[in-house]
Amino acid sequence: MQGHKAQGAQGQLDMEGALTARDRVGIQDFVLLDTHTSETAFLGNLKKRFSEDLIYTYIGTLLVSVNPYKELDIYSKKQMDIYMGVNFFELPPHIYALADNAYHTMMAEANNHFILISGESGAGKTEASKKILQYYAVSCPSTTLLDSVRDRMLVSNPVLEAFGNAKTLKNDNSSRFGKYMDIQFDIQGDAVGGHILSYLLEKSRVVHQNHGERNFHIFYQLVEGGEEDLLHQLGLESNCQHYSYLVQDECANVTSINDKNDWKTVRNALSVIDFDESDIQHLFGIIASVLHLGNVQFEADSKGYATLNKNTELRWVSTLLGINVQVLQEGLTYRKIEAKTDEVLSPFTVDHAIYARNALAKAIYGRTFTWLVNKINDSMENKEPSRKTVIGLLDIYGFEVFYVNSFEQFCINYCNEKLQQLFIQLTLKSEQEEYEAEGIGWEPVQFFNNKIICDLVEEKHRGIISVLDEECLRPGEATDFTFLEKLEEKMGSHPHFITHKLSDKKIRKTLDRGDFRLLHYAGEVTYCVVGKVSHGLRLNGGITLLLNVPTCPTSRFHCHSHMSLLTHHSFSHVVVCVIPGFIDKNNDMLYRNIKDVMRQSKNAIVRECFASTESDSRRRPETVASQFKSSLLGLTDILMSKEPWYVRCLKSNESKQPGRFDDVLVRHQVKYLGLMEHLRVRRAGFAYRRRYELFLQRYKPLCPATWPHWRGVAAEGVEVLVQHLGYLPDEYKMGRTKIFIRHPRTLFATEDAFEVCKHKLASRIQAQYKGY
Ligand code: AOV
Ligand code: MG
Repeated sequence: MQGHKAQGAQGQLDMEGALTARDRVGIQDFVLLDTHTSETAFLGNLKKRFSEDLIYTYIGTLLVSVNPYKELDIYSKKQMDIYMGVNFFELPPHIYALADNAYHTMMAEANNHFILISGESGAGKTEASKKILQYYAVSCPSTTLLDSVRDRMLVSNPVLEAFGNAKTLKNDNSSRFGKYMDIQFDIQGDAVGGHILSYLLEKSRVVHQNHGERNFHIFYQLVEGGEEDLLHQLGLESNCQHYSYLVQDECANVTSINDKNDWKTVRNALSVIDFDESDIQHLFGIIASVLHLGNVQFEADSKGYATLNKNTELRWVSTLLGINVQVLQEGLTYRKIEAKTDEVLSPFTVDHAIYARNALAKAIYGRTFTWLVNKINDSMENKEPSRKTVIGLLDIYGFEVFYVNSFEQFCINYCNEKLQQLFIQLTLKSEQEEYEAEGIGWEPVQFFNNKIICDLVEEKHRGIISVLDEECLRPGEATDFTFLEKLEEKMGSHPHFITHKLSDKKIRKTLDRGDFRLLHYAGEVTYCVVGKVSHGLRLNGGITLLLNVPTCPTSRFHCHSHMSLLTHHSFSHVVVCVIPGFIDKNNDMLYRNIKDVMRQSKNAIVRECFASTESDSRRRPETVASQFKSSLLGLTDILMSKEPWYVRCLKSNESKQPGRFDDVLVRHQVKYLGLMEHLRVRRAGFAYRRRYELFLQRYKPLCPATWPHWRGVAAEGVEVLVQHLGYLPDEYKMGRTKIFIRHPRTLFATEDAFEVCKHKLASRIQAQYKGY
């Protein structure tokens, strides 16, 4: 009643506000877009708002965000205060409103929530997740003790970004790992702790970057920003050009990135997160050792086996990691093979030594990253065993398509398929199924279900990952090419799978023999399956001519034929880099003897990272793709057990420019993200539903007939209650087990009325309502 009047007034205000401001700023909730539910009207509204710097728009409670590529003055403490505790639709759409709504729902219902932030690479997911975290850190109740936990949560971001983000062609600060962070709240609503789960770091970047991209930020930060003494201690030059892992594409300096300043931030953050000085020294030692390792070069001896041409760099690695230099050298140039009674040392060729060196650099970095996440988790741990609820934030690498796409893009895009599938499950599919189950009259909304692509990738025994794993079980026989042949055999007729062999003449022109193409929900991606060795031919004038030779260094399809072809020429020949293919990347092999070497390290972090018993185990370790698949299944379970909120981020243009709204690009994203379908379901459907018993239990004080006890059936009690509250027939529907409420504002009005009523109730009655 009182609440309902308030709702009515607000509804009117919304309508009037919308009508007068519409021409200028568009509609702030697509659900209110009158009769125009076409894609064109949708885009027109987004564009209009974007041109006014209004980057946020709702579809019901889902937030659409368009990347402005410029700083907007909407994230101040003042703005946070404005959104705090205010009902969702009373203020212009904002990421803070969504964060606040999730928080208050969590507090009211005492259950767990998560915010799924999705969109393609560069769309603004990481920025959105940071804004949400900042909102919780700043706006939740506080005590001095909790301040330190909160500080750690906040500064964990720059540290993880330094180690896990890098410049790609799509984004100057692209997340190269997936991150799920639980923010834990106690019963008073204080943010008391945090926990991060990280997903598959793109380790290959440590040793190789595509044209126009960089290695992980931390390397440049250390080299550019590190203090003179520190660099001296680590044997580093303060010049990125000196390190082959950093300048493969001469892209060390990026105008949008200030490595020197970022270094200071990270350095300071490490102290806040409770790292002691020895941890910090060891951590920097590791970063530096990877850079030195990248400069270790091999040359062929008279028998064609790898030797080190100078070992200054190796000495630095040995010093920084506290490992005997001879032992290290042997580990990089020989492989220990166990014969029946003995162990035999098998020497590497130059290619193979480079492969082993890179594998070591990736392993050291990858394991250190995991160590870092664990360490951050320790420092954010909530030490109080009190009752907690959580809001999970999911910020994962977005869908990406490059000129050359490899195993990493395959994993990243598979992950995005899974998240899209989850979104479909939770919104389009289960929503419609629920209406049916509850007997609510419903006109089904059609949508593209990407389950078919998820199955193609992950199905047991039949999916691409299974075929890849099977091939990985045939060392010495399987190659990237045999993997591709198997795929062609098994997937041949699948509508979302294409290869050179299986396609028609026109498509064939766009594919190489070592490629397969997947028709993803977000577009086509061609994956290059085969590894490559880039050979340089140094001509007389010092010019280097690059040749990419398909190869698979650990398999029988070695590039010896090409090597001999090259050595017949009078040019001096240098191997520039070895890029593994799908089989090698999926195996991610590190020879046992080099692992044993690492376990002798005097660097405490390295020793800890390699200390596991795995090198003793005879069991074959799980492949990278299988591990990733299991971790995504685990993530889906985590998310499915919580209440969802969605932020869908859209990229405004490909050139990262402020003020540019590329219609074609945005339209494409609106399409594949299923926003129109979501809108249709929202418009025709109900924003809120609740089981009769729970609804009645919470709101029964609002009606004399239901308060303090309703003796009849819960559904009838709810009917009496909502009649009393003055709900109009169009505003709600009674299902078999639940009440369905069309607009959130109806519920907000009821909630407001409940708040007023609660304060009037005696404290003993209030206690009864704790947790509802
Ligand atoms: P992503 O997380 O979605 O890409 P980011 O959140 O890193 O994308 O955003 C990319 C860049 O866009 C940022 O570095 C900012 O320059 C700009 N940007 C994004 N959101 C905003 C905003 N709200 N206000 C101002 N600038 C913004 V990836 O991690 O590559 O999938 O993998
Ligand atoms: Mg990101």
